[in-house]
Amino acid sequence: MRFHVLTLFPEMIEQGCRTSILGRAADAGLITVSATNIRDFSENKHGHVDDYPYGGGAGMVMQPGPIDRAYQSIKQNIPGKARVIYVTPQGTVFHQRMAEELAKEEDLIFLCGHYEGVDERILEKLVTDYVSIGDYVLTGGELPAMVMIDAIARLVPGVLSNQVSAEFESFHDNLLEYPQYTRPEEYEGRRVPEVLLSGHHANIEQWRREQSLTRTLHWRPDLLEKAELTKKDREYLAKQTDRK
Ligand code: 4G1
Repeated sequence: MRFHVLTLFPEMIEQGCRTSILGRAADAGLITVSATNIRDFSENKHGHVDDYPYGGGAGMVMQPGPIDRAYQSIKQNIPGKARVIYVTPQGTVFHQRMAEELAKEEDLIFLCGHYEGVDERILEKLVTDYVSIGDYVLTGGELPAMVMIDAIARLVPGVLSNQVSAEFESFHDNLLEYPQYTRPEEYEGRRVPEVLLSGHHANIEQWRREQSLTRTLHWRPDLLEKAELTKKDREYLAKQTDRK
């Protein structure tokens, strides 16, 4: 899968995606992440890519020309039509299902805004999807683009060494994960739960399921509405709610 990022800070994208699992996936040829510097497509002698907003107001707006030329330059190397994602707080909030859907694409183009945003006309011309990672103020779209690339890339077959893990994790079934422990058996007086040392696999599985249910009930009760629960799960949760 190929990720193409239009940005004013290509080194931020390149550095971030060279590291850890994404870096290994790129080395293995499973993904490529290429960052194109919008500033390279400025036709201004100072290399400016932004100007004052028509109608007045604070800050600067990114101009359409440099973005359009940067887009055309990467478009040449992409067969067919690729989705263009503009990361913006006005977009649909990103979630696991969207990551799964986007992971089916061969090429994805991300446009990262800066300053007060981007001239509306280039968004109308190029963008197919408006996506946000949440409601807070950031200085640019690079971090949201990297968040999405990370979430999508790990779903590409072969990226995770342990293929099963992608499926069995949080959000696959809309439950939070159970707690994990490794050696030592006792750390500063805190022991690993006995059941995990017992070797009794059915009990371990039941304990983990109950931990997931309890955590979801306490921290993300909204997720329970979407979770697929067995009769046993419901009975366990009913007992939990009674005790509160
Ligand atoms: C209005 C946050 C503006 C920010 C309202 C999450 C934030 C992209 C995201 C802003 C951005 C709120 C995101 C804001 C983002 C153009 C340049 C927009 C950066 C920009 C709540 C600045 N998920 N922010 N504006 O932060 O791109 O995707």
